[in-house]
Amino acid sequence: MSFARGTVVRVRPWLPPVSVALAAGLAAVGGSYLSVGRRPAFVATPVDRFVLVASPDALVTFAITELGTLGHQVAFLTAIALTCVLFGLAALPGVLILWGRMPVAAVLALRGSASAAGVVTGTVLTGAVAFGLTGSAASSVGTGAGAGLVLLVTVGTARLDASEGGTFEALGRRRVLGAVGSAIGLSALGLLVRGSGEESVPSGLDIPEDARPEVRELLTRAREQSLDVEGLEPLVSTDFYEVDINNVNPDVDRGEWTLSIAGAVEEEVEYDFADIRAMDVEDRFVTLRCVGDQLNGRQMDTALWSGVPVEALLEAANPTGDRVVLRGADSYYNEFPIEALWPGLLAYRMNGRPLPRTHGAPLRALVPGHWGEINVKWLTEIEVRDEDTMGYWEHRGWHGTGPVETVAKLWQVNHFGGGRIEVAGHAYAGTRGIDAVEVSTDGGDTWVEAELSDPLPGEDVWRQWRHEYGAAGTHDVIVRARDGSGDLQIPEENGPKPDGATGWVTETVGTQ
Ligand SMILES: Nc1nc2c(c(=O)[nH]1)N[C@H]1C(S)=C(S)[C@@H](COP(=O)(O)O)O[C@H]1N2
Ligand SMILES: [Mo]
Repeated sequence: MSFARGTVVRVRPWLPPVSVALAAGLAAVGGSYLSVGRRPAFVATPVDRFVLVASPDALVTFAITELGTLGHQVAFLTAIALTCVLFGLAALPGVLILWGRMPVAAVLALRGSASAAGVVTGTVLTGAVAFGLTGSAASSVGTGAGAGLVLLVTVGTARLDASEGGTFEALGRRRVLGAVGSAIGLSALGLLVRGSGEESVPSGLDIPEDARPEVRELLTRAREQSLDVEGLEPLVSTDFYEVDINNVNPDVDRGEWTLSIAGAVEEEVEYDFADIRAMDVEDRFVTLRCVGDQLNGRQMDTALWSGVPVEALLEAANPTGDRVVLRGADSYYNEFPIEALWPGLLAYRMNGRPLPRTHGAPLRALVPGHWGEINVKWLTEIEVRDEDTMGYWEHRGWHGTGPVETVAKLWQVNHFGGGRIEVAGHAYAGTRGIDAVEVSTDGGDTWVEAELSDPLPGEDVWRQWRHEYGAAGTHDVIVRARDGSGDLQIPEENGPKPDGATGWVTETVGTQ
């Protein structure tokens, strides 16, 4: 198919330059990604933060708690699209110079060509905006180079056009194709080199070579104590859930990181990573569960964490207030009674490896028996207070700073043939511990106790349960846990918001 040359241009003369500017915007973002990856220095990160702050709370809550990973992806892609437009605008003056639409071209062209002036203007402006947004030289260079590349390609294709007798003004099509093609190519290269930026977290079954003997022993024990149920997650999770407010996690440099304890304290104290490493290390199995977890959801996991008890640090500060606010490097914060924090652990290793970025490197809080949200990641500050205040999620209508509800999950159903069925899952009640899991396979008329995994050492860790039975026909299986104080899991059914899901998990099981 061939159009009469210039037709498109005459109808919409702004289209080619605007398309080239947008392509330059995309290449700017792609160039930044290629140079720094999915990190705070990536140009879309500050835009993403802005989108998070500017979005209605209800939307943020829905995206994070209901959509989870998908919500993060949609939000991040939105931020990336906005960033492309932003850098398209930054590149526009350069593009207009190329199109001879900027009077400045005439001035600059005195000393060189309009082409050079346009390319340089676009490169410098996009690079400068990137530096203003991120403060990162590497990211700005990548950004400017990306936009500059597109403008160079535009100049190149324009020369081709010109050699065939067209003029820059009149012809646009080939230039737009060249610009868009090179922008897509550069972005694809960025993705290829940097990947999607999602960090893979090593499974708890994969014991690192250099693990300390204590860690090796505990992880081995967890593996051996895990019930032998096909398809059931072991006692140390192989795929630990992630919930946080970020699309791009903080990337904290251990060497520059500090933790301060301030506010209502007798002595303000500050620690750097070397200080923390010099203290005695403690290894603990700890289970975390998000208050936003559905009744039979998967936002509940266990790891072996290594770090220092908070007690030693709090003692040094000598707090006078009875509340604390924990703050992370991502502007997340949470507030709760200091009582809950005293028995906590500040962890810098997970399953025998350095704490991954996704789970709060270099250091996170682990607060026994409480909902996940107060286990602040990328921890930088503990502020002691005299009066209470609200945390990030409390401002958004959640009440997730207290102790967890008791829950028994039904995560696995195995059919053995001959009508034999195995149901299994995990049960967790925070520091109350799990004493029993009861199963009904007749819709609640009769109950039997399930087999439980031997308890792992630790005050705040889940157990697995399993039950095998024979059945003919479809039936309802209900499970409920009894905690260490003898209390039965609450039967009333409530959704996660505002203070955690309650009810008994019920699954309809067919025969096979
Ligand atoms: N700094 C910071 N810490 C945070 C969060 C966050 O968004 N930022 N999310 C909290 C929530 S809601 C939960 S459930 C846990 C999840 O920890 P994980 O991602 O390691 O599973 O971290 C908590 N700590
Ligand atoms: Mo959470």
